[in-house]
Amino acid sequence: MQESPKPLLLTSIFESLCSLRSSVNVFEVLRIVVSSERKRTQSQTGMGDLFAEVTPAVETEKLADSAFLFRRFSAESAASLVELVWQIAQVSPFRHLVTPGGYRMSVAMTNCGLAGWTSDRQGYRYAKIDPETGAAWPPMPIEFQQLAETAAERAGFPGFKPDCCLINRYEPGAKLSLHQDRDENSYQFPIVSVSLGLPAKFLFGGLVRTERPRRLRLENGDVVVWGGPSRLAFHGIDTLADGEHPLTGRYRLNLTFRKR
Ligand code: MD3
Ligand code: FE
Repeated sequence: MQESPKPLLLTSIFESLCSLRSSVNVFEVLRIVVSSERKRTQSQTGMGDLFAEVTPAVETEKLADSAFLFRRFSAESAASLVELVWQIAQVSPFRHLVTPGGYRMSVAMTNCGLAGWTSDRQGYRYAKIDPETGAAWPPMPIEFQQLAETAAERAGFPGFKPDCCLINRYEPGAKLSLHQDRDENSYQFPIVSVSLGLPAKFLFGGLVRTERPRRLRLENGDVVVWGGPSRLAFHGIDTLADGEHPLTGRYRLNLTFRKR
């Protein structure tokens, strides 16, 4: 008979809480502990989800035609996604790009995949070589590809195979002004975005810049799929508030999966 998994010692939870700064949300920490315990017990016992009542399920919110917010969709994998981001950044470091107009962006960026989004005085474009390193961008981890594909499928876009993942890193004070994503060759594919770490106020406007944007809080593990008419909606991120997150520290990370 198989041995049942040892319970995680309360002391180790207590220790991890004590080692973090007091500004950390205790519920957030407990959710992370529970999700790693869930994975561990499921793989060791095959008994199914022992924690189904502890962490809230994914909630779907329809934002517009073909635009869906899946709250907490990647909450369980957030820790490993963040770890993969730090690994990618060791190959292609985060950098503050310059816009064609000559402004330094407050958001730091990097990419993984066959191509990466970049910007300089010459313009915005996708490039197969990281201009900073002169080498290919790091490959897109399988876990990223699967997350993008399953989220897109849930929103009605089966078979989404992104070739680029733009990774944005916000620190308190950073923001992304209202813009459209128009540098891709085709708008028939959706964009899948994954929020990690500190929460942000997302601005979601219409197809013209003058339309007053809706405000939406995006939190760790939230996934949004933008397709159809919403693909060309104006959007942005309001100035990031100060804070500290157990997975990312003083950062918010955002993954956007794209097909050039
Ligand atoms: C709606 N990123 O990288 S993600 C971007 O949180 C970008 O870092 C923001 O806007 C961020 O271009 C927002 C949500 C998002 C991404 C792409 C979209 C919303 C979108 C494309 C079309 C419409
Ligand atoms: Fe965008």
